[in-house]
Amino acid sequence: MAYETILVENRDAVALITINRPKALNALNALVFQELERALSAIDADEEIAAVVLTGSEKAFAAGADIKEMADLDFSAAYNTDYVAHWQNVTRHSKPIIAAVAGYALGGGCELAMMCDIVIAAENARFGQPEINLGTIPGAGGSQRLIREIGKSKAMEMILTGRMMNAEDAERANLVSRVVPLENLIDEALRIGNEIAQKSQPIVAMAKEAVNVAYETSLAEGLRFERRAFYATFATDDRAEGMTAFTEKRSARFSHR
Ligand code: DAK
Repeated sequence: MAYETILVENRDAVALITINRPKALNALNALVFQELERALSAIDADEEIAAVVLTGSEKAFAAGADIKEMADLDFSAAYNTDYVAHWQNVTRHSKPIIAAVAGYALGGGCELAMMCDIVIAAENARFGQPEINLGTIPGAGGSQRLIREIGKSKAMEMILTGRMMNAEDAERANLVSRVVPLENLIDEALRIGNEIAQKSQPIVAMAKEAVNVAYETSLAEGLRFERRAFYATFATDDRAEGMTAFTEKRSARFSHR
């Protein structure tokens, strides 16, 4: 499939998607999201691929939504077209997405990283929600997801001052799961993806769905969902194989059924 703004390649069982607008520091325009959506849908349908790594360049994961594209937008146009509402679609795909962040992840870039399932960062990563400096506020989940990731005080400080957070602070604040040297970033993200690829794909999808439900529901509803999904794993061949393999002291051979 041909794309203009992203590169897609398969590395073993992991698809590597690279946002590729280097001259604009990977600013996210409408085409990036259309292409990302097409690529993620194709990956969902590809049984050979078990996980996705989403990355940018060494200088920028993404420096935000494309300000030049947004500059002339007025309220009616933004509201009537529900401008970039489809960004959310990134969270609807079943295969785990690992964001490998180097350089700037600002505004929509930080929001895109937070839409992914796992975020790992290079030592030079900088996270921020600088919309306040543009006279606007986060529009793709920044004010909602950031508070769940790093808590109210830190989220408020980032959103109200527009100040950036470095990789070390992002790890301490739980915005990222780990920080690695820049030169190891992609290998480390692919390693996580390939580790996930050893598991049963439907069970991974159920686990991802269960964790994400915690974002959207009360604890009681979340626990109910988790229990139902747990029972559902008992309808799969892979659950039987996993437990049989354990009792036979061998590695499981999952059939993804
Ligand atoms: N948009 C468009 N172009 C950008 C850009 C952006 N966000 N960020 C950088 N660029 C372009 C620059 O204009 C420049 O292009 P030329 O002038 O060379 O043509 C090129 O990338 C290199 O940038 P700089 O020369 O500025 O590079 P520096 O190293 O000096 O500075 C920087 C790097 C990242 C600190 C700086 O570029 C910067 O402050 N960029 C803007 C960061 C920002 O404010 N990001 C937040 C954007 S607002 C929504 C969903 C999402 C959003 C809203 C609604 N809905 C679902 C409703 C999101 C909003 C945002 O993200």
